[in-house]
Amino acid sequence: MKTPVRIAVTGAAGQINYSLLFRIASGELFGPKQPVILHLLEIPQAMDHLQGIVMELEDCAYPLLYAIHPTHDPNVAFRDVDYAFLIGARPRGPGMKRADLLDANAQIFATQGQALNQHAHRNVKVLICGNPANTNCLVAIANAPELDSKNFTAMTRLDHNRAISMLAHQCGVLTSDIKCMTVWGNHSCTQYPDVYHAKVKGKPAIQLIDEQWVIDTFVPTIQFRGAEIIKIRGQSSAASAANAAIDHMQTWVNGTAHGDWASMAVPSDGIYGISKDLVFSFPVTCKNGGYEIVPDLEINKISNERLKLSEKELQEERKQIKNLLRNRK
Ligand code: NAX
Repeated sequence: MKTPVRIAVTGAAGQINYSLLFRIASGELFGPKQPVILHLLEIPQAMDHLQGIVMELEDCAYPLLYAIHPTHDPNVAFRDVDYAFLIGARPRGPGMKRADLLDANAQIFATQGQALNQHAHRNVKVLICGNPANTNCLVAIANAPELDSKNFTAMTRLDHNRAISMLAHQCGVLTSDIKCMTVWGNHSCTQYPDVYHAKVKGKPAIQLIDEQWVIDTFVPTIQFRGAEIIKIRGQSSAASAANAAIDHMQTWVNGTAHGDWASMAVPSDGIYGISKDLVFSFPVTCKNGGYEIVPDLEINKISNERLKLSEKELQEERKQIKNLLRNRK
């Protein structure tokens, strides 16, 4: 057995974690030889509920689950952690404006960024899922000046997986036959699922599907899939979000397959003309625990307009929370 890794998970009593925690503890994330220690963060009001989840985790008798540390203190939750899944966030309450929601969540991620900065392992890998994920990630980075900004990523893997699944269905192939899917931009309705570089059994997807279907059906279906699930299920995506979080972290740690890539929201370095001060979803390849944005893809006019729209939305989000970005240039 290897030395256990410490994994912090926030929003531990929420619905995504009712799937995610059990999958991590069972060994699905890092395999059957990697013991884990879970650091579970919740708000004080949810600690009783969290205790019930801790009891259920114990009742699974997972051989790889060496210890569980539930807490409402970020300074305890992030101590010495190797991985952090920042899932918990404030949901939109009645009468709450989008700006209020942005502000409330930015405060949470500023505090958590500071605690990670102080207490986490220097190579910690942080996945931000709580919405607005891209901008929360930007805030966390700004508040963790002693950690490399490349330690922080936000999740667009659920959108990526949705796009793969829909394209595979349309082409009558398996999801494993689809490569090089990309979701660009913000994890919001301005995200842009791009099939122009995708391949189906090695062939350019765009040669196999009708471009009008892409524009009229594919793009809006993926953009509004989350809202559609809420309408039908009465609750937002949970098991599929947990699945995407596992996929995202596994890809980051184990690497992307040769000839393929994944979508991750990461700090922009100005590539594809996207401003440097944003966390934007790009196609990335992963290797040796790091990632690189895929360079030199040709971006057509249709795609470029969509990228700019999502960039504009992120710039507006950034403007609203700029007071929390002061700790890093
Ligand atoms: P829930 O409302 O079920 O759970 C959120 C949990 O976070 C609650 O238990 C709450 O007490 C806790 N929490 C709130 N503030 C906290 C803080 N400061 N520290 C620690 N815990 C805190 O939401 P759930 O369905 O689990 O979704 C969690 C977040 O993921 C939401 O923001 C949601 O919008 C976002 N999502 C993001 C996705 C993505 O692809 N990036 C997809 C799924 C999901 O919609």
